[in-house]
Amino acid sequence: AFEYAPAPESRDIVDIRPSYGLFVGGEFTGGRGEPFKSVNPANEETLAEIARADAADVDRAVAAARAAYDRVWGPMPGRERAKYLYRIARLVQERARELAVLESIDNGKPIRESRDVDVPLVAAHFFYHAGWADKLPYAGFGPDPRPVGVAGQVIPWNFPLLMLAWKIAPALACGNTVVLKPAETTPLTALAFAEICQQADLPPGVVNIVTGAGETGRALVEHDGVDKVAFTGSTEVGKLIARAAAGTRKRLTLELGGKAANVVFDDAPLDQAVEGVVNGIFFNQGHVCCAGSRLLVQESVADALLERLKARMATLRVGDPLDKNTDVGAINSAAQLDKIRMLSEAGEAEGAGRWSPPCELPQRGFWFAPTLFTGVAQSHRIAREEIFGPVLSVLTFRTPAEAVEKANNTPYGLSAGVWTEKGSRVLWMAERLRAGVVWANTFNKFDPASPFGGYKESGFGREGGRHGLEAYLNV
Ligand code: TXE
Repeated sequence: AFEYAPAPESRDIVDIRPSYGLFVGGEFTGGRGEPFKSVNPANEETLAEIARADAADVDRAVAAARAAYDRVWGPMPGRERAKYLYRIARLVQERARELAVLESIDNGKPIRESRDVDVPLVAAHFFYHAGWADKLPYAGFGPDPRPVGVAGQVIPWNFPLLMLAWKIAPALACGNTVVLKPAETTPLTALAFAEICQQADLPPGVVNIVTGAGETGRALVEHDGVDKVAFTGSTEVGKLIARAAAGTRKRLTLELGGKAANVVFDDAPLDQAVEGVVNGIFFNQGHVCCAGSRLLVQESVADALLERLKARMATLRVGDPLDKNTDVGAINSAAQLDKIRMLSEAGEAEGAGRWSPPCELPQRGFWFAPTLFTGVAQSHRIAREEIFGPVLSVLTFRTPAEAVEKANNTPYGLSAGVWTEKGSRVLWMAERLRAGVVWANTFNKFDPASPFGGYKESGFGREGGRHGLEAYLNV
């Protein structure tokens, strides 16, 4: 079992079991598929063996969710549901250190981020949605909004526990029950969350966790008993899911890829902008759908900004995710590392200038040095495709209109950043940038009260805020 007692922040804080089952109907059970391994990306060691759900297991989980919806959770008054969500939020806080360590070991992200960003936001998300559970009749949806039913939710590996919270908290607050599939490389915190559901005495079947790869996800989102599908992941898989959902009664929200522009004007405080650019692309190794992966800098300050940016990048510490001083952790998987390498090589082949600070990478594990490309043209692959790694493509512009045109020249539209001293310019840009989120003089800021989601191929639907509730309600 897990060790709950507070302990020094180290590997010892979590006692990872050799194997984990599925969480169905309030209990851990075996899976009928071939078990798979979850690997620590920082050293390639196997962390645990994980049960794989096949179609019959998914069927069981959906049936458990349906029974819980019909008998317990759907009819329960909102104020009662709220109690469970508050309890979950508090348990996340109580187990925060353990969850942070587990997340960093399984995902590769620096402990500073899992401890200060991911896990606190997870708790905040449950607190926020607990607050909504008894106020839905007053949320402007009409006097008696109803839940949709059983939600099938598939999440990625970049923010395993936070994406789980974004999916589960609003669904439960609105009276839906859930079958969630975590990503195959990062199942451990979702399984720890299943334990939290047990600790919170959440009625069996309200939350079910099925582990497995794409096949398991597909069995879930295509299951007849699922009323609502929520997916966060690649645009490619999002399109497959949209095709499969078309012609069914299922409700669908998709949160997909991005290629955000971080736009720095010549009047921006440059040191602050450099911090924002670094945070925008190197936070979570760049495994961020809203990462500021394209730096658009005004020509007159390009040289000055790049000089400071390189100096700042040289101070980034790459290494052990559990070291509190680490800024950039491990790449989540060998497959993702291959993709980052492949696109970086394409950048060089297409003529962009590649630069990384001198940095010694660990021998074992999956690592990639913080990298920037200058002389990038809009036609280059590194300017168009989501790399999902610590790789920044730098482009320049002369006028605000050109900045808008270049920023919007992408099939994606998830987020953007603007750096300028002029408030009027912030508003002018925000009106024209085709992105679901526009940050001004900051980047990668999240709040449960603020809806998040994309334009164009970044998907549709919103998560968080009052708007996020819409996906889980019949009004
Ligand atoms: O994503 P997948 P991958 C982007 C990023 C990354 C690329 C590939 O550019 O390099 O996608 O990553 C499940 N039906 N993003 O291959 O496959 C899968 O098991 C149902 C951006 O990891 O989309 C996992 O749980 N589910 C992104 C989840 O989908 C299926 C985050 C995401 O995996 C499925 C992740 C299917 N047919 C990757 N196939 C973001 N926007 O945050 C796979 N899955």
